[in-house]
Formats: sequence, structure tokens, C-alpha cells
Amino acid sequence: MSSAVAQTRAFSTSAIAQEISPQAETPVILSNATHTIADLKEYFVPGEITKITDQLIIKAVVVANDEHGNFYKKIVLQDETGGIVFLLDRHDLFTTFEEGREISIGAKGLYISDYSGTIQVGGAPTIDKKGNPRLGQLDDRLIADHLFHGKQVGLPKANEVTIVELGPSDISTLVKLCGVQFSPNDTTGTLADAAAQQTISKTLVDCNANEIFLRTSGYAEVATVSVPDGSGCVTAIYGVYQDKKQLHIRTGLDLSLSEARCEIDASAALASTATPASLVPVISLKEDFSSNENYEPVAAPNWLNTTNVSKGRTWQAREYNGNVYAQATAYKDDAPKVDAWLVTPKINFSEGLQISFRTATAFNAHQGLEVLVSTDYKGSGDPSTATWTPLKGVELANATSGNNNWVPSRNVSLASYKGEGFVAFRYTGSSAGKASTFRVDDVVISKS
Ligand SMILES: [Ca+2]
Repeated sequence: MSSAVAQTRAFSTSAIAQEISPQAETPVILSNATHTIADLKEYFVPGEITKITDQLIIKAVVVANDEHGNFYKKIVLQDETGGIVFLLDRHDLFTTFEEGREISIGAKGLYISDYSGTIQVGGAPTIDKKGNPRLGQLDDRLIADHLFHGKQVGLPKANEVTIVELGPSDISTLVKLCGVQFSPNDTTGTLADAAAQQTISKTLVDCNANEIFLRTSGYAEVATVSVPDGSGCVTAIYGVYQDKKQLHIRTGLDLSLSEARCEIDASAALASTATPASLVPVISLKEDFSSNENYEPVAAPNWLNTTNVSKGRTWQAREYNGNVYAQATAYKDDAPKVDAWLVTPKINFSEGLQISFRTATAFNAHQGLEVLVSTDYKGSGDPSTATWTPLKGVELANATSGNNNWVPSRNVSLASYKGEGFVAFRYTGSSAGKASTFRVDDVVISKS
């Protein structure tokens, strides 16, 4: 027997002993940690579900669990190098994995992947309802083989940071943001929709107009709590959803927003929206919108989904037969008009590129979709103030395409454009007579 195998066996035996008395205050120390959470994250390969075949032993502390309903079948573990989410197929995890409890992790045999940018560890892959492989929750019977009870060491101190400072190393760790308040549009209602059991995003904003979402589950105890309208500090687990920063609180105690609100600096707001996440031009891209959730606003890395209409509609992700696409429509819209822009990441046109995508229409009453190119748009702010010209030679869904039929655009050359710029899918319409639905999917930019 090799020493590695012997070590693994010893590890498992101790694990069983631990599981019998999981609340033991003087636990057997299984083994010294050999790795950190940062090391564990090194095994993550973007777009893949990777099995960890090395034995890594990591010590970390539970910073969030399912006790108060805002986390479900998952715990969040943190060490001095970072944090990570564990998906575990068990209810009432908090009875074993209390906040502040040190846990030894035997990572061999676990799987690592991500959910829209937030790295997670779990069990063998499963197939989601769209037919795509997805990281599974670790089977209840296997939890004791991988997670071992240690001492109650207490929660680590939340790292006090600003919205702007939050970065990759803060993901899945306990952070504290001060000088924040809910956005003026979001100070009514409750933190989530308990009646419909729906997760809600509320926007937190600092005095310089930097924003972050607070996501709260409809199952959370705090779902029925009225949104506080004061200013103060929020302690929460930080995460990302694609390029969006977001927070999950554990209980109502994580919100301390009773001070007077600050005046949000509008000029700082302009400055902050003028600095998008990335303006590094791309020479290829592929977007099938598959990571978007049905009925959520379309979001894809470095894409812009915007409108210049106050409270106007933008492009929405919709799902049909397991396929997710971008859709815009003015059907039953309350606002006077829809002017929705879905803008690609910045493109370097000097490379001799081509673009292809497909479009569809339904309830066609007007040609509400245009595909436009700009080389003077700045990448943020109202796109309609830039110069846009229609993309030539493109085939778009129209009144003769029939309902719901996907129309290939053809491979359209972008060679006539110079320098850098953007392609935009612009939908315009109004509920009064111009309410056609248009859809876009499978946008590919590549060398021709
Ligand atoms: Ca798609």
C-alpha cells in the first residue's frame, strides 16, 4: 500500500469517528492542512466541472450556512486565503456546520466548477433542466468522507472594504461595507418576495453612486423585512454573478442601516458609469446567453444592456425548449416607448472579422430590430448619442419570417470598419401598434 493510500484510509476512518460525535469540542486533529482555499481554487477550469484527484487537506471556518434560509443546501467556508461555496445535499446543515466551526476538508474526489463566476465545490455533475451538465451537490452519504468537524473558533472578522475595492479574492468571504444605503428606487417593500418565494435583488449604493446588489431569497427569514431606508454598514458574503457584484446577508443583524442617508454625488455617478468593467477590445466572441436566467435582464461579460427611456424596458433573457436567448418587446409596456440596446463588448475591427447571429420575431407588427455599428460610442452611457450605422448585408427576422422561426444572419463581414467599436442590437417599439417581439441568439464574432 502506498503511503498516499494509507494516509487516505486513515483519514476516512477518523472521519467516521468524527461523524459519530459531530459536536465533540475536543476533536481529533485529522491531519495538518496541506493546502489553502486559494490552492483549491487553482483546480478550477473555466467552463468545466473538474474532479479533484489530488488529496488536499484544507482547514477553513464556516462563515455562512442554511440556518436563516438565505443559503440553501450550501455552506460557505473561509480561510486566510479566501472563501468558497460548498454544495451539500442535506437540510439543516447548520446543526453540524455552525458558523465559526473549523472544518477540515479532504478535497480528493470532490468536484469544482462555478456558478456564473462564483467558484463552487460539490459532488459529481448532474444535468440541469436545460440539459447542461452542472456541478452536483455532494451526496449526503459522502459529506462525512470529506468534511470533518474541528473546533469552534468563532467567525473571522469581516473584511471592511468599499464597493469599488471588492475583488476576486473577496469572493465567498465575509465582508463589511460601510457608508452604504439602499438606492432611492429600492427603499420600499421587503427584502424579498416571501409570498411568491422569490429571490429579489435590491441595489445598495454608496455616496459616490457605486452600486452592488443585495440578493435575498424568498425563503430567507429576512424576506419579509422592510427595506431599511437609512445609511450604515452591511455585513455579508460577497459573490459575483457574471460581471455583477452581489451580497448575501445571513440574518437581519447583518444590516445596520439606521444613520441618516448620505447625498449621492451625481457627478461621481457619471464618473463611475463612465468606467465600465472592461474596455479591452476583443477580436472574437461567442455569446449564446445560456448562463442567463429566464425573465432576468440579459447580462453577459462586458456586454451592455441599456435603455435611454426612464424606467424603460431592456433586453430580457427568455428560455424556450432549453434554449436561452435575448428578447425585447413592447407588448403591454406601460412606458411610452421601448428603446432597448444590447451592445457587444468592444471589438477590434482591424483584424478582418465577421459576425453571425440569428434572430426571430413573433406577433410581428413592425420592424423593431436594427443591428448597428459604431466606432465612436464610448462603451457606456446613452448609446443613442453616438453615431451608429446599420450593419450592411445582414438578414434579419421580419414580417415575412413567420412566428418564432430563427433566421440566420449570414456571415457578415466587418472588414469595412476601422479601429475599435461596437455592434448593437437595438429594439424600438411601443405598446400602441408597435409591439412586435424580437429575439437574438448565438452571436459569434470571428476571423473571416
Ligand atoms: Ca441560446
